[in-house]
Amino acid sequence: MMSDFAPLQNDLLLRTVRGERVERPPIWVMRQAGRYLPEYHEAKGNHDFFACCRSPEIASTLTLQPIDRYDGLIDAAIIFSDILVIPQAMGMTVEMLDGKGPHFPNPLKSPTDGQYEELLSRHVDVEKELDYVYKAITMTRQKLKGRVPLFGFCGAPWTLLCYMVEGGGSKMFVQSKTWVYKYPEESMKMLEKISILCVQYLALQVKAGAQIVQVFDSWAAELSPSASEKFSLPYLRYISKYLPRKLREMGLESVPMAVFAKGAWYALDELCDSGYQVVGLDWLQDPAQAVGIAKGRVVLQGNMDPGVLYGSKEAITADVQEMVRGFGGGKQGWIANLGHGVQPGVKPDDLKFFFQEIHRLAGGVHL
Ligand code: 1CP
Repeated sequence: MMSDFAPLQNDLLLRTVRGERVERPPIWVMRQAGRYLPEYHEAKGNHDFFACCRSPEIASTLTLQPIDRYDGLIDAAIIFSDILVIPQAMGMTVEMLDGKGPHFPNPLKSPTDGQYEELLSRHVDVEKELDYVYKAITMTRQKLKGRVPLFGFCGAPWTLLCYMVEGGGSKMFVQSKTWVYKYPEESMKMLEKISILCVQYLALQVKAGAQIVQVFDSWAAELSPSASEKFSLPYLRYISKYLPRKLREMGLESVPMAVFAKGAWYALDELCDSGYQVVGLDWLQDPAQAVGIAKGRVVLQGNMDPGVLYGSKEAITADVQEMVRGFGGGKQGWIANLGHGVQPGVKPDDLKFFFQEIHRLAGGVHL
């Protein structure tokens, strides 16, 4: 039960999300558990990636690794899992190829290939199919002992549809474009189905112990502003509208919601009115301009180019300084983060330096 968890000791991120003035900006980074950490490779060993996600013991260990390594420097954990567990729950096979990323041996080809109707009509028991995620969340909350809040997450419907039709990552998005421009109605039906599953999935993550949730629309930049109004934004809004209702139905309190629509700088104004309390930015967006557009409607999150971490300490300091200034000093309305996930090959100590510089330059304790 949620009430059995230890009380939260570091509520900086949740206070910031509520719009309060804070002593310094809260910090975490996307993909903070993962391949750049030697302890990740050690704990993962020869286990398959999805086997790690399915083991609450391993997933919770991996989630805590950055919290332990950067103890006192970061203010949130994010459950170790992947956005592609939803297509898996829907019945699709997804493998993780070492060094290559996700692979669907049998992607969705066309609305007439049989799989489409099957996926649309099949009842998905999100509670049973993704039981291992909820168990991992509950175990992680127990292991965290209230040190920092825990994020749950899911992929946005548009991004998940891209993976389901492309069969993996993509550069040209040929299949995704074929679907939305040749079969718009059928695409929308699938997006709706995915949205419903996302709401159920996030609600069950909250029930298991997630204290805030984030929706990742990693491929938002593939859509034009008008296409985004058809194929991405309506489904992001659906999730933010129905998750609180679903939680109420389940007798649970609402949690804050964050959306990260990578590359959707053109839609920032709409995203600020899309029902999320936090809007994540990538590094293509100028912080001061984003603050000007948001006008206090949401808390902004981001946004240093993760690639700066390959650079010199001077480069990191300069970018942090610029970012802190752009977000108005960091005492209100900002969660410090990178503009996308931390990349393999980044030295863990360089990421530590990034965290320390935010503490130093945005008003925290001098470390
Ligand atoms: O620390 C964390 O952030 C925890 C876990 C996490 C999250 C939030 C992982 C672990 N994946 C994700 C989300 C995710 N997965 C996204 C959204 C965020 C983003 O845009 O980066 C996406 C697009 C995926 C899909 C995915 N899974 C990719 C991208 C491939 C592509 O198309 O470019 C990859 C490489 C994965 C595998 C994966 N997921 C997570 C890890 C640690 C790994 C690497 C696995 C390994 O090789 O060991």
